[in-house]
Amino acid sequence: MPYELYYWPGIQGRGEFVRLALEEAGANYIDMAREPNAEATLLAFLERTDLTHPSLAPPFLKDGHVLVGQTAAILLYLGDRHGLAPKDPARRLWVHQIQLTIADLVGEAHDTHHPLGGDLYYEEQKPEAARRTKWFREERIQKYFLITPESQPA
Ligand SMILES: N[C@@H](CCC(=O)N[C@@H](CS)C(=O)NCC(=O)O)C(=O)O
Repeated sequence: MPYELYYWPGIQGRGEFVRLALEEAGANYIDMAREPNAEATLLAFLERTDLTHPSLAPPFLKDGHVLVGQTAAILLYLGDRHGLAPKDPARRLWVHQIQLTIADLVGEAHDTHHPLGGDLYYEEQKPEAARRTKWFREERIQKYFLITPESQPA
């Protein structure tokens, strides 16, 4: 049975992390964002109240009866199933840690455009966005590039 990947149609967004893993694994999947009525299907899924493991937001992946949300958790699941991550638990955890750090970076990059909140358009918070972006660009983002690789001694 193919996986079903649910994400917003028309944008790459966080869905792209999952697509990359699925493609790398050569997995059989349906990209639901490319199916007819994709947005309505996604919204209907998000509104379901009968799910044992509901998701806060897309992307989420359906594998038969298994439903996984949160990009990093989906990648953890796919990494295990398709041998994309190391077998050694410490190294597998390191890969997961990197992905969680990337998730933080994605969230912070998003917030540069929506510093006052996601309920406001970027156009409604341009001065604050410029201020936040200056700090993000000049100080914050550097910290992400200082993460030391696994091969270096702790
Ligand atoms: N922590 C979640 C964030 C998911 C997320 O924010 N998804 C966005 C699209 S990329 C969304 O649709 N958000 C709607 C919402 O948070 O209500 C992840 O990494 O998957």
